[in-house]
Amino acid sequence: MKITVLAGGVGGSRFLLGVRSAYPDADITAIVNVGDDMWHVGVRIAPDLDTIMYTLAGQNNTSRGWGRVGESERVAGELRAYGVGWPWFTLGDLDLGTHLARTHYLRSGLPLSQVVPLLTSRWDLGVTLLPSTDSEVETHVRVEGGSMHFQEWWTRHRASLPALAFDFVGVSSAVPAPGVVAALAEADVVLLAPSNPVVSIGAILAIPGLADAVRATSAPVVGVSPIIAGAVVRGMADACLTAIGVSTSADAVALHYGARSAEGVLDGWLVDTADDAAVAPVASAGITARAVPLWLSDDATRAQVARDAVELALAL
Ligand code: FO1
Repeated sequence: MKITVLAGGVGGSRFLLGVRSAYPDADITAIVNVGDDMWHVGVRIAPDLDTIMYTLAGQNNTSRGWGRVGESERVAGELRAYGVGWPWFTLGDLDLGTHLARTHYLRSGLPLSQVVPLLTSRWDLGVTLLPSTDSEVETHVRVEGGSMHFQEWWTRHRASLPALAFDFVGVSSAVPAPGVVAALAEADVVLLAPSNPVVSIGAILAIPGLADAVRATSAPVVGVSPIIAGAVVRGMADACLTAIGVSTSADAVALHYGARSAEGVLDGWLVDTADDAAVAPVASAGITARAVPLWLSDDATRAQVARDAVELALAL
């Protein structure tokens, strides 16, 4: 079975652990957000690709939620001493190895979609990672008085500055990365991970041609709510949803993605049992919803959520 997953960073990586665990023989492809990426102190940072790679490789720092396990910060200390880079944005020593390797390949002329397998092949991830696009499309956040890269809004301000809008800078000239449209067209099941609907899933769907490819696939498309009982499971999705006028609820996010029968992308939607009241309004929008436990707390629950999503898809 071919499963294609649209995913951002932390929520996406935990969900992918579940998909891999539940379907070890499946051909799993993750289409990963690149909107958080940026050039920083001379290297290319790709947070969502790296978080997913480290997590599937078992190398992720589970307490911090990003970066490498067993990390050290000697180089970061030197950068701070020189006043180079952002003091609020820590680049670990091991993590820098990834950024330097990626930058080396990019500078040699390879597109990101060819760089990713050169990094992930070091481990047996069991999942093929594809960037949504090879173009440098970066998410910038408009706040009172100016605009900043998403990374500054998140890591420096913890999303505390009210976001007026999100801009996917350069998106109009971007195209899906090689393999992305095929991964959607040839899938048996397409899943939207419980990632940030605005700056992760939204940034992926904003790539010209990508949402159309989701709408065109013969595979059923099922999303997993990143909101449980009116609260984000992690990260800053509530601040992002508010900025685009979508309320922080399991049904509002489904309606935001829209039913595929109404120019949206969803056929099915998983909500937590705490949100079973969302099933009816989502169904009336043309999306088949199911209420199941959604907390991705351990291997068993992650695998169960993945099974619930695939089984809903196959039942559609
Ligand atoms: N997140 C933080 O909250 N503080 C950091 O200093 C930080 C550094 C960092 C370095 C590399 C990287 O790939 C990710 C990093 N992150 C950091 C996490 C990052 O902001 C998030 O993973 C996503 O961009 C938002 O989901």
